[in-house]
Amino acid sequence: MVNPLTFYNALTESGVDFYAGVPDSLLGSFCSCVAEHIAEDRHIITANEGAAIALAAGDYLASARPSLVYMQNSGLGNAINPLLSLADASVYGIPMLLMIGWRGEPGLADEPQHLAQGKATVALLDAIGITHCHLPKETSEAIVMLKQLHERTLEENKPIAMLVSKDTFSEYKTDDNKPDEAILLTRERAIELILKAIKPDSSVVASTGMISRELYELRDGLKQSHDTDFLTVGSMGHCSQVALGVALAGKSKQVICLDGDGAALMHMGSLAIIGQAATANLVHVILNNGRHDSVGGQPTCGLEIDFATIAKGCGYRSADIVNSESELLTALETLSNAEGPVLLDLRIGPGHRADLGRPNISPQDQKHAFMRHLEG
Ligand SMILES: Cc1ncc(C[n+]2csc(CCOP(=O)(O)OP(=O)(O)O)c2C)c(N)n1
Repeated sequence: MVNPLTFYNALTESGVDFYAGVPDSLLGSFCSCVAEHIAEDRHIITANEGAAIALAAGDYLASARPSLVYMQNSGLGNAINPLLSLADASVYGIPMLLMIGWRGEPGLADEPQHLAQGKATVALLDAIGITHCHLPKETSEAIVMLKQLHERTLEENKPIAMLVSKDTFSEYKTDDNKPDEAILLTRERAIELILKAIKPDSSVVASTGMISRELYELRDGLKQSHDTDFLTVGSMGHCSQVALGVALAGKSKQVICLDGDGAALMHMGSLAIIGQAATANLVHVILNNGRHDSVGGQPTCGLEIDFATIAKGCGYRSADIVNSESELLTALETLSNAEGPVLLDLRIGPGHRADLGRPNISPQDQKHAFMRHLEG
């Protein structure tokens, strides 16, 4: 396997000293290694992958050195516009190295939301004219390839990509992921309290990753139906607009959106659209752990910003920060009769149960059940 530190050192030797991206579990150990070795202002975890391309372009304008931009292949969609209309050789011609975690790689088992993306990844890169290589799993071979890609991106003045398979990087131990003792409420407990408090016919639209997985398992534990839930298993950052679409259709008395802080940040403009739509039946809960918990716990700025003030500024009827179980219970008492849009910036601790399962229902079956629920 590729040793993350040796690979990082090879990047440094080549002159790469700026990193930007959105984390992916396949790249987790490499990103932890970067975070531990480089100055904080030389490694930016961006709101979305397109922003990472733009940031790398800005650094190149100032340094004339290519940066490394990392992402899961799901993020390619977010990146395509700035790749084509900013960095492409036919526009400004900005060299950079793209490191892309290849979820849903053909021939390997993966979750349904990764299969189509995994199959299309090579064709997508080909279609947008980005040369790509498959990173070898042996350290010295990976470094030879890295040096070639680095030379080539500079020669051709355009981005170049390395695709990274599962189990390419070896483990990198870091103690950066310690739980914050001051925050005791877990995401699982918070979702449980919400499920116990809301009306049984409320629709719940949940964000990608652990939020949906915990919701699914909690419904079983509470002997509640899954039919009122839509698990937005892919499409990170868009569950609040799925919830808005459901709320606007008016078939649900209350729609509860269970969002993540990383996901909410990814497309934060959606908050403005929710505020503007003024849907009285929408409750937007941001389960804010200040982390990308689902892909390894890499930090977000979620706990350093105030989603409640932002939501109020966007036109939500009410919005609060909720810091503890007792504050959540108080907020939930009034929630079922509250006029929305309401936002709760719910501060929770990081982490999840190691034995957490995955939904054992197909996305299509889930969709049909949810649509039947909306039809009443
Ligand atoms: C466009 C896109 N980029 C990246 C990912 C990989 N990814 C899946 S879940 C996740 C983290 C989500 O973080 P947050 O919304 O804060 O929820 P948490 O995992 O902390 O519950 C990431 C980065 C993805 N699925 N889609």
